[in-house]
This record gives sequence, C-alpha cells and structure tokens, in this order.
Amino acid sequence: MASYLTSPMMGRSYLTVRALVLIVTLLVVVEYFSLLQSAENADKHGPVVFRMLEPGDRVGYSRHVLQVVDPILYRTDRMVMVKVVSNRKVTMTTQTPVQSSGNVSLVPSSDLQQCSMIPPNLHGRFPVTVNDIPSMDDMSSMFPGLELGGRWSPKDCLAKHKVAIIVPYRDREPHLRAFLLNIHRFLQRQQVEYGIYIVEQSGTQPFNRAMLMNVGAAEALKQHEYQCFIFHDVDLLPEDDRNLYTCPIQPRHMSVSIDSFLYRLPYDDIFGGVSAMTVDQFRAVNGFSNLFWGWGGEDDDMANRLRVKKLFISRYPANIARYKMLKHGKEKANPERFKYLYSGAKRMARDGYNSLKYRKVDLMLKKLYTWVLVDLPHLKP
Ligand code: NGS
Repeated sequence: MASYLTSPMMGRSYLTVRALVLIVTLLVVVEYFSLLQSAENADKHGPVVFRMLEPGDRVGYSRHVLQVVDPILYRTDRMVMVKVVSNRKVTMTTQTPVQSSGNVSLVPSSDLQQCSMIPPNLHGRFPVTVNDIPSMDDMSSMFPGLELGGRWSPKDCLAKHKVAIIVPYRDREPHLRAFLLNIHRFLQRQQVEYGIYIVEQSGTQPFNRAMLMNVGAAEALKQHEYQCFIFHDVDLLPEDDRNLYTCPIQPRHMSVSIDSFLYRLPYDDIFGGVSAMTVDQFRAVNGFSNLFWGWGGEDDDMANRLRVKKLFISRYPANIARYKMLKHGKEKANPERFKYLYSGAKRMARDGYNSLKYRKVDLMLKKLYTWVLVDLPHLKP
C-alpha cells in the first residue's frame, strides 16, 4: 500500500492535480479583480441615459443591452408628444415625434414643466441600508411627501412616467421594511410618479408569485392610470439610482447583476427578480400564467410569452443594474414547473390576465404602500 502511494506515477498525477487547482484558483481571482475594476471605472462617469441599440450599431454590447447616449440629445427645448386625456395633459414620450395622430398632439415642453430626462439629484452607486431599519410608524414620518397608498409624484415638475411597483409578498416583514425604506428614497430621487403595491397571499398554499403579480396589476389599474408596471421581489434592493425605474420601450429585465450571484446574469433569458413592462406589453402577452404554484419557472414562462409576441428583453448595463439580495431560506421548488413551461405557449391565450380569479380579503391604503390581501384559487389548466 505504502509503495503504491509513493510510486512515481502517483506522485506525478498528484502534482498535476495540484497545478490544475492552482491555475483555476488564479483564473478565478484574476477574473474577480477585473470585474471589480470594470465596475469601479464605469462608476466614475456621471448620470447616464440610454437608448436601444439600432440595427447595425457595433459597440461590443451583447444582444439585449442598452447603450449610453449623449444627454445633449435630450435637451428640454425639444418638442414632446403628449396624450390629452379629458383635458389633462399626460406625457407619453420625450422623443421628437414626426407626426401627430388621434388624441396625440405636439406641444412645446416648456408648457408642461416636465421633469428633466436626467434626474438632477441622482447619487449613482450608493450604500443600501439594511441595518437598523425603522418601524413602519417611524418610517412613515420620514416620507412626508407620500400620499396614502405609498403614492408619490415630484412636486416641482411633471413626471414623465407613471409606474406601479408590484411586490408579491408573504410573511417577510423585516424584508418589507428594508425594501420600503430603500425604494422610496431611491424612486423619489428619480422623479418618477409611482405607487407601491404589496400583494400578499393569504393561507398556507405554495406561493404563487405570478398570480400575485397579475392581481397587483389589476388592482393598481383599478386605482390609477399607470403606464407601466415594475414587478419587484421584496428581497432585492437596487444599489445604483442610475438604474431608472421608467417605462420601457421593450420589456426590461432590471435585476441584471445581484450580489449573491457575484453580479453576473445567471442566463440570457432570465426575467425574474425585478422586471418592467408597459401596460400594453403586459396585456399583449395576457399577463403571467396563473398555474405556477411554488418556486421557479413563472418568470421563464413570461420570457416565453414575450418571445411568442415578438417582444424582447432589454437590459441596462450590469454595472448599473445592480442589486443587493436580502438573506432568506430557499423555498420549495415547484415539481410541475417544467410541465407548464413546455406547454406554456399553447396556453397563453387562455391562461393569464384574462382568466385571473381571486378573492380580495382586504385592501388598505397604508401610508407607505397599498396593501392587498388575496385568496388565490387553483385554476384549471
Ligand atoms: C431558474 C428558475 C427561475 C428563477 C431562476 C433564478 O432555474 O424561475 O432560476 O432563481 N427556472 C426554473 O426553475 C424553470 S433565483 O436563484 O434567483 O432564485 O428565476
């Protein structure tokens, strides 16, 4: 036995294995430091705005990434397109329109006192607050500008975007407090008009994240004329306020880089965590499926729906779309998720927003958020 262990063959392969382990470790360390370096460099620039890549642009970004553009393109003396809704002007886009049609007309932006394209009070990368989170009552007094239901709009300019933040929720009060503290501060610096909807599932059945998001969308639209939704996990805190929570041209996956994934996208089509869609895009895909009970798959099903409707997933650069994930235990995976994923495209016309049923147990306009408590029924596939 002893002679076998010390044989020259054994010694050589042991050395080879050690050398390999050393090389792999070195590569990991070098890659880690180069990532840190590129994130730091990118952070030295000021606030940025984005545009979709045009066909033919060659800037070295991957498929779905948005490109930084010169802010001068968004001077405030440009014309803006507005939609006139019962004598109230509602801004739709800041791009120079080539025509006006229907209830859309051209007016100079100076009439509207629009918020500027680049919010003036952004911090860029900032430290999120995760310790010593105040109680809900103490927090309420920290945000005097909020209207009941956790609604806010900038006071000195007209917001360009009306956004409903929809948070599927159950049983994570410490996370909820941390989320509210960080998200209200963050959104107010971005000058978007917003409302926060915490949609809580009652009972003890497996969590149905997708169905709760459908409920949130329905309830938010009953209350206000939102232009888009941002579906937001309660345990994700944005770390950079250049990650603008605005209405996207194409559905936007927001949580591109998360600390617990070493700030890397797990796979190309991921649409979970935090994602934004306009009301029209959401309706075009018939919302989320109602059939995913338990962890996993519902976001992939939405990515499939987007593909079927020829929408694509856009993203901000990873050094900006960064998040801290709050710690929690692993939920039980849904054993049926692959079955429903494979048959998703066939079902999407009849399983989703149009087939949504729920019993609203309670709805309260709290100071920091609108709380909707629901009972979710199991719907037939
Ligand atoms: C995939 C899940 C997605 C999930 C993603 C990241 O495997 O729903 O992991 O999850 N898809 C399936 O299970 C089919 S995370 O690590 O963020 O919890 O979003």
